[in-house]
Amino acid sequence: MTPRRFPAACPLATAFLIGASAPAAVAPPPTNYDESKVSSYTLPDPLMCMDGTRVADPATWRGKRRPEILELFSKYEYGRMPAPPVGVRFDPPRIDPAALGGKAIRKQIRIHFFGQSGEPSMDLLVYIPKNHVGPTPAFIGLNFYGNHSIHSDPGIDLNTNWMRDNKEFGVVNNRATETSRGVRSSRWPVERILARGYAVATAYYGDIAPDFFDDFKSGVFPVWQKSGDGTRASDAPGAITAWAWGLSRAMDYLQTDPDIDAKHIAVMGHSRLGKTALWAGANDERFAIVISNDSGCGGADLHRRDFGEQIRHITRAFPHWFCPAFSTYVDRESELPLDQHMLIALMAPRPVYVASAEQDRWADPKGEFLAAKAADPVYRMLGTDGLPATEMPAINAPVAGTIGYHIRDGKHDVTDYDWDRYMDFADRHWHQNR
Ligand code: GTR
Repeated sequence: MTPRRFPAACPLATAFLIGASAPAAVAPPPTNYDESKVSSYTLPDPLMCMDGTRVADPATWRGKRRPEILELFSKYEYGRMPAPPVGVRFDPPRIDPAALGGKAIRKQIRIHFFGQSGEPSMDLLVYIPKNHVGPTPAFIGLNFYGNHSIHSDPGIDLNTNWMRDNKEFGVVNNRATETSRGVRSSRWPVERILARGYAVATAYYGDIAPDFFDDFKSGVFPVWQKSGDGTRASDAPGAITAWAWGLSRAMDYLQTDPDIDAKHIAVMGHSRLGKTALWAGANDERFAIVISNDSGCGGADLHRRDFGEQIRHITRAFPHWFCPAFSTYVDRESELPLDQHMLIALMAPRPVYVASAEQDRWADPKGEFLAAKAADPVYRMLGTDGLPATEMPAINAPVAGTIGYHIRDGKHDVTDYDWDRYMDFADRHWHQNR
């Protein structure tokens, strides 16, 4: 088992440190991979209000504690979620009714976030099973290397926005090339998803905000800041908030698409985009299922468990992901009035799935399981079965109630195994409603 390390075995972090105005790389912060060195901690009780009131009924959760927790994450971790834009506009979908050798309807839709053509926009790619009957349930997730990277389908528009250089993926001078087509198809088994009766929708996260620190000068940030005085408040939104906001704009479109069953849309994300999926699901309850794949620190992993990546690593490598207040909690995790089990609880009572990978020790699989488990009392109080596991399950032995969890063998990645479990989970929760 080779743990990912900071920063050497963490190429994206390294790329960031070289490519942008980060503090000079001195000695990396220490990383603990020794279970016996994890000190004991007490998690905040998700069912105890700030004023000491115990949450014993759904109304108090809904009216008091849930908004309180959402506020805590807005204030101390991700920053405040901007309101939906007033003038969001969708270009008419460009449709191929016989894509993928006749297996799918392919739609490409440009979403103008603020209605204006000169301002940032996002290109949504949607595949719908060709022989679907009525509106189709769907999975949506952002991608790291452009829509063209998820499949070799030559009909997918090549993304022209800034992209992290990657020789292997044909990204040269921060732009995708024809060689970039399909380079990430192993993470997006489109035909497999379509064959199970689901549509799949995706957009490039860099269309919303670039994944490097440029002092919030690009993507949606300049538009959001238009009315401000240029200073960054302690709860100003970071990139994870921007990407999550973008997912909601994709949802705005999907609600208008007659081929999509917008009441059955699962949001899925891997790694930093798994953090994003959780934050999107917390803010936008239109996402009926929320799936975190290997999301780690700032995602499903507990901050208070000092194992793998911690706030001291993440806020240094990726200062643009969070709100400014978050970095004040470096090595003060126990003083945070929140922890990530409370983020998972914000999905309740909607089904939520947390997945880990055995070799992904940087993301702390055990911390991800324990967070899912610690969200269970909220799910149970709301009348669902929560996570039916007392111990962390064995490798490749998924457990699923309204909270699902698995740890699969292998490394930090998205595999067919992961997708199959997510589709099983969606089948289980949705079949009687479809
Ligand atoms: C790492 C980062 C993780 C995770 C990962 C990814 O460098 O430390 O928190 O988000 O990147 O997104 O691939």
